[in-house]
Amino acid sequence: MSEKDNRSALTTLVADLEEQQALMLVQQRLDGGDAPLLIVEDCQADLRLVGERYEQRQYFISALIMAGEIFREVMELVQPIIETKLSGNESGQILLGTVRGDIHDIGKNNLTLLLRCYGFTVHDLGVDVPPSEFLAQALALNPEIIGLSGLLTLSYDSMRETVDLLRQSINGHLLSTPIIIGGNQLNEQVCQYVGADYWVTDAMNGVRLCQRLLSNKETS
Ligand code: B12
Repeated sequence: MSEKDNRSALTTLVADLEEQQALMLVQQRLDGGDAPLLIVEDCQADLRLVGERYEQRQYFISALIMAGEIFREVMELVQPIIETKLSGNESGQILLGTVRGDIHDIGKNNLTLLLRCYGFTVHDLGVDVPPSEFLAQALALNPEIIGLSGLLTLSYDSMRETVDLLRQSINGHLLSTPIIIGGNQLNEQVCQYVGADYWVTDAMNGVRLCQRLLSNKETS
């Protein structure tokens, strides 16, 4: 099978929730030397398709759960290879979590993996994190960057509340840590509504942004 066929075959298999065949193809592609990040990218496209089918009522919630599970299993196969291939020596600390009311964590976990591969220290607060917890951890850890993840439209209000709280003056001091929001439905308008400094829709751009922010800090 050509590389293009392999990529579209994986998209079809995951979107059709063919767990075993999808995992076999991932293993085959890894054995054939395919770039693990390309495989992750293909699976992300698949999850988007699953989401569309759910929206069109072709799929129910069980399909979202199944798709999430397949993606987790794919990550188990590719993660060790990504970890050996990437290495970096950044020293920045990033505080990260999925905002209150939202339990989607596949994207956040991907970002955590990549950031760690590039040498960042990530404090992952998990999912459904209330604004007060972000603030408490930001004050305790003093990270260089704060990342808020959220996939639901409802999450924009949680993000906004979190940013508002983080930006409140504490004992006369303002927390000026850059805040990045991430999730595949975000755009500039949402970022302005939320009051965050940056928005990102994929993990690799998130890593590049963190690298840029830290290098600016060093030179300023
Ligand atoms: C899998 C899935 C689930 C799983 C999640 C499992 C898990 N452990 O995460 C389960 C079954 C739990 C689930 C539940 C629900 N889901 Co859901 N889900 C999905 C689905 C299919 C895939 C999401 C995903 O993992 N994508 C792959 C990852 C890799 O992409 P990502 O999350 O965007 O992350 C990337 C970037 O955005 C970025 N990133 C992410 N976070 C951050 C943070 C920072 C700081 C940075 C820099 C970057 C970054 O990096 C990642 C890698 O590149 C999407 C469809 C879609 N189009 O997204 C629907 C989707 C998000 N879900 C949806 C809905 C409606 C729900 C439910 C409300 C369904 C229900 N009726 O109960 C519940 C909500 C539960 C809750 N309170 O959170 C809707 C949201 C619609 C909306 N606009 O609000 C979607 C869009 C489906 C749809 N089209 O209708 N879901």
